[in-house]
This record gives sequence, structure tokens and C-alpha cells, in this order.
Amino acid sequence: MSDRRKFVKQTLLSSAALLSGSALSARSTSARPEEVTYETVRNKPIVISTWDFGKEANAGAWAVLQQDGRAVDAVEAGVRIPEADPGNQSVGYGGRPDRDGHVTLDACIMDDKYRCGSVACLEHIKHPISVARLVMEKTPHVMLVGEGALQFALENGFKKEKLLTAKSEEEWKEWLLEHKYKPQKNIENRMPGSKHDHDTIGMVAMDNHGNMGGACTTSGMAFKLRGRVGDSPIIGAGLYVDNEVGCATSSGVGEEVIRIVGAHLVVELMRMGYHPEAACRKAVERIAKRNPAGAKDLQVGFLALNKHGEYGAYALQEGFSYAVRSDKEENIYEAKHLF
Ligand code: SD4
Repeated sequence: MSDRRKFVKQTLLSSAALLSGSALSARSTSARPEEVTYETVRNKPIVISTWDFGKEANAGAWAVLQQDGRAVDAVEAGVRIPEADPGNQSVGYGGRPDRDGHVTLDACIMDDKYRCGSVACLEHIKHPISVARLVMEKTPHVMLVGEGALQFALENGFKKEKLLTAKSEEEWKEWLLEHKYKPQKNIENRMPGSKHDHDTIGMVAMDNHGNMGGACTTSGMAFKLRGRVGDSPIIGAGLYVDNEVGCATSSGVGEEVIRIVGAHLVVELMRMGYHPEAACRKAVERIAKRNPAGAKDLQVGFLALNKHGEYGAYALQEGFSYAVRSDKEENIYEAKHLF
């Protein structure tokens, strides 16, 4: 079967699933637009991002997209919103620290021409995504880390700030008492009041001109080892954009995502003809196959958008939500899950 025919088949299968009500459940009242075939979907501009708070972030991106702005500008503007929000304890300002009490941030950005920039283990800077953007635009490199990333940020006019808030400091001190400095890989899921929640923001968009862009930003796993870097700033793992095919991003336990080079895998599956949701499911299944027992206790979710404005997500566990904004809708959806 040709790739294109396979794609249409996947899409029709998803449509059937949608009709039977099993594909997605919208949390808001408006319905998801009807799925149509690969050839006919023209859903642009559009922005999608991880978790419920993606809705506010999408609004920031939407303001850019509506003004005929570029997808890469939209995603940068969008993810800056949770980066500045102290209430989001997994991104930017207010992020939970590592086990030594340092807030260290990871972020990356990618445009429609395979240009990308990334920072990892960056301290004291509230908007790592904008530093990543500058790495992309002002340097011959893709990734800067630690002290060097901070030096680069300061040289380019970013302000040094204290990112550790009282709430995150308090949680860290409680954690130290209980866990005696032993890092755990899925700690966010065990925070009081959380089920399977992580809070990293991954955002992908397509602008009015049909060009794509993506951004991903996080403070990483809570109380991690000093120097630990997750999937979020790694091009191909936490984010990938191929303007010919589509884009994908992830949230959850980064080590699992890095092992399968998750976002790139999802994009390549879309290239082979898989619908975004089916591509995300395949990636999740690969994680589960490697470590079936361990995966039951972890959360990883993927989110993807193809060149024709179709989107989808899939997660290991229940609870992975994502927000969509286009001319047709402003919704939050619950992703289907494996376990
Ligand atoms: C990481 N993927 O650093 C990130 C964590 C995450 O919400 O998604 N947290 O592994």
C-alpha cells in the first residue's frame, strides 16, 4: 500500500474511532472538528500544546498567528507565558529545584527550516526559550549548557533573577526530609494533589503560510541530580519540526523519551503515513515494550501536528491533556492512553 493511501486509511480509521466516541473526549463544550482526509484538511493557523495550562499559552501564540505572524514567533511568545508563571512548578520561574536547591532550566525551539536552538541546565534566567532562540539565531551552534548558556544570556541582555519561589523551596525541603537526597524519576506524579501530572510545556504550531514551528521548555524532573538534563531541550527527543511533514513534542519522564528519540520518531511515523494520534501511540508503545513493568508506573505523553492541520496525542497513563487553538476551536482534550 502506498504511503499516501496508508495515511488516508489511518485517517479514516481515526474518523471511525471518533464517530464511535472513543478517540478523544473534549473537556469543553465545543466539538472537535470532523476529521477529513490528508488531501483536504486545511486547518491553519493552528497551535497545540501540552496540558490544561496550554490554553493560556496558546492564547499568547494565537495573538501572533492571527496577525499573520510566523509559527516560530508564535510558539516562543506562547511558552513564555508559563515560563513567567510562578504557579507552574515545572517551567521557568517557580520551577522545582534539583536536589541541591538550584532551579535549572531546559528549553529548545525549532523553525520551519530545520534551524534550532537549545539551552540546558540554565540557571537564573526566567525565559530560557528566548535564550534558545538567540542560540539559534546568533550562534553557529545548536545547544549551550550550564555556565556557558548563562554567560551567553547575560551577554545578550537577559537579567539574572532568583527563580526559586517560597513554595518550591518548601516542597524541596520537605522532599529532602522524606527522601534523604535520593532522586526519583517520576516525582511530579507523587506530589500532593497530583495524579499523573507533569507540567512541561511543549507547543507546536502552523502559521497562515503553512509553515511550522515548535518550542519546549521545562525545569525538568523535580529534585533531580545536579546537572541532569531531560528530553525537553534535546532536538529530536522533546521536540522536532519537519516543515514537510509535521511536528511533535513530549512531556513526562524525559529519560524514556530520549531512549527512543521520541519526537523525531513521531514525525518519521507521520512521514510514513500515520495520523498524528497513531504516530504518538506507536511511540508510546515502544516505550512500554522496552520496559513493560516499569512503564506502568511512569507518565510520558506525545503530541503531534501534521502539515495538513490534523493533530493527535497519546500517553502511557490517563491524565495527559492538551490544548488546541485554531479558527475552528479552542479546546482542551484528554489524550487516549495505553494503561
Ligand atoms: C523532563 N520531560 O525533564 C521533562 C519533564 C516533564 O513535566 O515533562 N515534566 O524529563
